[in-house]
Amino acid sequence: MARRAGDSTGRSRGYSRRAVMRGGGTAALAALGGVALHGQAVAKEGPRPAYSPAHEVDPYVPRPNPTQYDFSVEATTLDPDGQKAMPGVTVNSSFPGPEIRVHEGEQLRVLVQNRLNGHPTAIHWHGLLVPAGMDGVPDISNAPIAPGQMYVYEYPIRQRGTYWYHSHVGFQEQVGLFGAFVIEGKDDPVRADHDAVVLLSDWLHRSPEEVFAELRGTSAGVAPAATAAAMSGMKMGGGMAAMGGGTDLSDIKYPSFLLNGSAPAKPWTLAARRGERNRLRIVNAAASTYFRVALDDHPLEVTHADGIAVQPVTVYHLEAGMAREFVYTT
Ligand SMILES: [Cu+2]
Repeated sequence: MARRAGDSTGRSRGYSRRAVMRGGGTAALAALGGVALHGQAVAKEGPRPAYSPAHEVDPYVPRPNPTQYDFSVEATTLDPDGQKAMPGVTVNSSFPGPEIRVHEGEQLRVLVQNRLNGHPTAIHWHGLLVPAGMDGVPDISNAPIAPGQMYVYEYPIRQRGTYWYHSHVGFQEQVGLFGAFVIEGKDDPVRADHDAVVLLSDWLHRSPEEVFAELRGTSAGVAPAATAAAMSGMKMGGGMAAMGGGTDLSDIKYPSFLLNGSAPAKPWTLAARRGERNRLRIVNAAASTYFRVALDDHPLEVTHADGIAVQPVTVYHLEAGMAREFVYTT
């Protein structure tokens, strides 16, 4: 579903930048190699292997005592809106998955054990600059993790900001396998009394495979009128206003929309006092929903978008597409 659109956004940025860096690095290394090996002018251009270590600009170098997370991927039953128990896939029985919170400059290791029965898995670190073999995209960056197997994701944290992770296999993301990934910077200028992640997602009462098959089979149909305002009126301390189900721009009728895994009937809340500054790290972790985020009539100062600090801008609501991340301070 829209996870693909989201991924192409996140990854293409990384790829293009990496490609640029790689090109420069390779040229420099080739020039140095020519001088060192031949003691004269740069070596003649010859056939170059499709891949050599010189092409790797950020090689994987294990370090002792990395920050470690243990992820156990399991099949489970989830009923986040209290309306229907559905098959889910979770990390450590947690929905959403455990929050990863690290510091810029650290080395991170995540041991991912696949305890699913008969299904592979893989975890993609959305928006993170990781070595190719750690990117978690099955059959592109590495093989999927087979049932009963463990994969060790390990990489240096070379950036800061709010990101997220999700399964990159089948519809595991839609049914629960996603979580927040926060990287704290060394000299963060934003001071806040509260710092909270808000993961927005959509929830089905049917199998996503079935929905996807329907979408593909009815592609010639006329798109229903969009009801874009899926969410509005998130209230500090008072939970969020009801978010009605409906068909969005992506033609999927979702019965529930969730905020940190909770439906409006039993909402996630954040208690805050008047005058406090609250940092909300908002991630659209939905498979196929655009969210309009507002906090009653509170002004929201957007400080970061997709992990990057931006010229702060004050808004009263903002539309968040799939896989987008914004940081607000209010
Ligand atoms: Cu992604």
